[in-house]
Amino acid sequence: MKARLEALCKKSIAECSYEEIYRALMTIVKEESKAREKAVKGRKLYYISAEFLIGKLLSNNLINLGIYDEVDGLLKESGKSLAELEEIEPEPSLGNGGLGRLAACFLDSLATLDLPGDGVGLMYHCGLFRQNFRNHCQNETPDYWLDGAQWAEDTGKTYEVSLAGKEYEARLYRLDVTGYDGRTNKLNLFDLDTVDEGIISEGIQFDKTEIDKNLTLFLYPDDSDDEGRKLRIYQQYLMVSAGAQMILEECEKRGCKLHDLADYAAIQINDTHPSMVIPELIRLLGEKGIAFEEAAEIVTKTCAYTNHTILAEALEKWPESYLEEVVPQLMPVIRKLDEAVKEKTDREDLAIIDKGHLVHMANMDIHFTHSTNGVAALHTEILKESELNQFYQLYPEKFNNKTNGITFRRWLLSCNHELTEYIESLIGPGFKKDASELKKLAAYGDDQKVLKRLMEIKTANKKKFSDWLFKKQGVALKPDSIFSIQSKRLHEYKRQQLNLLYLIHQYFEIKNGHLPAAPITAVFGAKAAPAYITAKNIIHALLTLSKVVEKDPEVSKWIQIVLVENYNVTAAEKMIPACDLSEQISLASKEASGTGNMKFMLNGAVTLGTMDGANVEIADCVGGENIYIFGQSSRQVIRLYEKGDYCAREWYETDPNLRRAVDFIDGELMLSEGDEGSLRSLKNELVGKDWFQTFPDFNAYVVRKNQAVTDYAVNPEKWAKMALLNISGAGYFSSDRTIAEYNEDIWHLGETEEVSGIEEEAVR
Ligand code: F55
Repeated sequence: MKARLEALCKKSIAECSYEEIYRALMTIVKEESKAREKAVKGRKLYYISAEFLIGKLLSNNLINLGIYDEVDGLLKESGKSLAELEEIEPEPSLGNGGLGRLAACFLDSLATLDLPGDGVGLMYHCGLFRQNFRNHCQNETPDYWLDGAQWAEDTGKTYEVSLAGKEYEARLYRLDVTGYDGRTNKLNLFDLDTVDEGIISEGIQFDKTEIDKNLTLFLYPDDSDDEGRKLRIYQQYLMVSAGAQMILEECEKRGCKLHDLADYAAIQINDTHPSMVIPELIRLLGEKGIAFEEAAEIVTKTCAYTNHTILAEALEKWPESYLEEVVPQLMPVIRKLDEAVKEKTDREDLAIIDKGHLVHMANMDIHFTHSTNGVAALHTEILKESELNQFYQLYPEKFNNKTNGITFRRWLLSCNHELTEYIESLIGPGFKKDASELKKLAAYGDDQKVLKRLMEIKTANKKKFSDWLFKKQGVALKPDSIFSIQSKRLHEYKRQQLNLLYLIHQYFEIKNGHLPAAPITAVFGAKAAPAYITAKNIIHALLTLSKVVEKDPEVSKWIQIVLVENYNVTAAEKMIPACDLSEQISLASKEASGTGNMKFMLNGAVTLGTMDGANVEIADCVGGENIYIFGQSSRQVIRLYEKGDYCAREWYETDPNLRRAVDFIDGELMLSEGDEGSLRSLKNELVGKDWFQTFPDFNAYVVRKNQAVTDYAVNPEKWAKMALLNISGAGYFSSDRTIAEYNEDIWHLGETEEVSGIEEEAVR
C-alpha cells in the first residue's frame, strides 16, 4: 500500500499534502472497487430514488475494502491523520433526510450481502442548501459540493428525454458502491450538461422557468409556488425516463426479451417521487411493440412501492394540467391506467385521477406494482387499518412491512472506532458481519468493569464532539452534563417545539430553585425547508432561547442549548456517538419509522420517545425498563383527530406550567433577543392550533425526561447498563436484515423464473 500510494503521489507520504493523498487514495479505492465488480445473473434491483444521502465516501470505502487500518497506520507513521484527511472531502449533498439516508444504507447492505442492486437518481449540483444561522435565523446558501475531485465518473452515455415537447440529453454519471467484504454495485446519477450554477442569485434563488439551466441545480426546489411544483415534475421525469431507458438497455444487453422484463429487473420506487417510472416504462414498452395490457402487467410484476409517510400533505398529487404540460407523452398512459381502475371500481378514493383532476401518484403505485410496504410495524398497520385501508381491502396480498434499518459499517464501525474496538474485544468480530451477535453483549450487563469502560468511551466521544463543534462554531460543551440530542429534519410533527417548551419549563424551575439532577446540554441538528415558515420560527425560537439562557448566569450553569449548523451526515457521525439521551418525540402515528433512533441506540444512547414508528420495535428489543416512553398512543391520537375536537387553547388555559412556558415564547426576555413577528406567530400557531398535539404530551414529557436526567445523575451504573442493553438490542435494526427481507419477500435477486436461451453476461 505504501509503495502504491507513493508511486501515485510521486513522493513520500510525509511530503504529500492532504489533497494529494486524498486523490491517490481515491484512485486506489476506485481500482479496488473495480476488482469487486461481478457479472449479474438473473434479477437485478434498481432502487430508484430522488435522494441518496450517501455521506463522505473515503473512510467508508476504506473500511468496506478492508484497508482502513493499514491506511490509518501509514498516515500515522508519516505524522498525518486520517481524521484530518477526512476534513477535506466535501459531503455529497444528494438528500435531505431519512428517506435519502435509508436509500444510502440500502445500497451499502445490498453490496455487502453480495446482491446485484444499483441506485438510480439525480446528480444535484448544489444538492440541498447549506444552512447557517444569522440573527438567530436559518439562512440558506448553495452547497457547491461538486467542486474538487469526484467519486462519480462520467460514463459518456446519454439518454434523450422529452420535457414539455423539447428534447434534453441526460448524461449518466456512476459511483461505485462497494460492500463490506462484498461486491461492487453502482449508483447511477443523471444530469444535464446545460445546467448552469451562474443563474443562482441571492441565497438559493434562481429563475425557475429556465429548465435547461436549472433542472438539476437543487434538490426539492421550493415548491411553494406553481413554478417550483412544475420543476419537481421536470426533475422527476428526467430521473425516471433516463432511468427506465437505462434499465431496458441493460436488460436487453443481458439477453432479456422485454416480455420477460420482470425476470431481469426489480424496480423499487422510493416514495412517490419516482412514480412516473410506471407510465414511462409502459410507454417505452409500447414503443417496442408491447400492447398496453401486457405492458401494464409486466410493469406491475417488475415494480414495487415503498410508502414513507401517512401525512396526507406529503402524498404527491399533481394537477393533470401540469403533467399535460411537462410530460404530455405520459398522459395517454396515465389516463388508460385510470380507466382500467375505474372499470374495476367506482370508489373515488381508489381512483388515479380524481374529480378535481389531480393525479394521485401513490394510488397509481399501489394499483400498478405488486408490493406496497410500510417502513415499520406500526406504520404498516396504520396504512392497512386507516390511511390506505381501501387499498388493503382490494389487495391484501400486496401489503407488507419492512422495518427500516441502518448500515452498521457507517453508523458504528466508521463513526465510533473506540466503541467498535471495545465491543470486538468483548464478543469477537462476528458482529461486523452478523449484527445479531451484538446480543452477546447482554452478558456483561452487571460487569462493572465493562460498564465503566463503556461510559469512559462515551465521555471521550462527548469530548471529541465538543472539540469538533468548538472548531466549527466556537461553542464549548460540558462533557459531564447529560447530552440530549434531537437531530432530524425540522418538522412540526417531529415536535422540536415540545423540546423547546421543556427547556423553557426548566428555565423557570431553575429560577425557582428547583435544580435538575444534572446539567443538561440540549443539542439540536435540523434544517427547515426554506418555505416552511413555522419550522423556521421554531429554529428562531430555539436560537433565541439559547442566547437568553447563555446570558443568564444562574440558568446557564444548568442548561446549554446548541444548534449545530448545517446538520448533515458528517455532523451526525460526530453527534451520535456523543449522545446520552436520544430524543424521538414525534406525535404517535406520524413518524413512519425514524432511523436516527436506531443510530443513537447502537451507539449507546437511551431513547426518550413516544410509541411511534420504529420506537415501538426498539422498546420491544430493549425491554420497557431500558427506554423512556411517554405520551399518547397512536390510537388515542388517531381518535382525537377523528373526533376533531382537540382544542389547544383549553390545555393552555387550564395548565399553569404549560401556559407559563408558552407565554415565555413571546415574553419580554425572548423579545429582547429575537424577532417579534416570528415569536408571536409561533405562539399563536401553538395556542390557536397545535396541529401535532404537543400540549397533551407536555406534562408526560417533562416528567419522563426529568426521570431520565435523574437516573443519569443519581444512578450511573443503572444508566450504563441501559446503554449497554441498547447496544446489544440494536442488531435487529441492521439494514442487512431489512435488505434480506426485501429480497426474500419482494425482489428475489439473482433468480430467474424462465431461463433465456442467451448466455448471461456482465453488463459492463
Ligand atoms: C421529501 C420530500 C417529499 Cl416531497 C416528501 C418526503 C420527503 C422526505 O424526506 N421524507 C422522509 O425522509 N421520510 C422519512 O423516511 C424515513 C425512511 O423510511 C422514515 O424513517 C421517516 O419516518 C420518514 O419521515
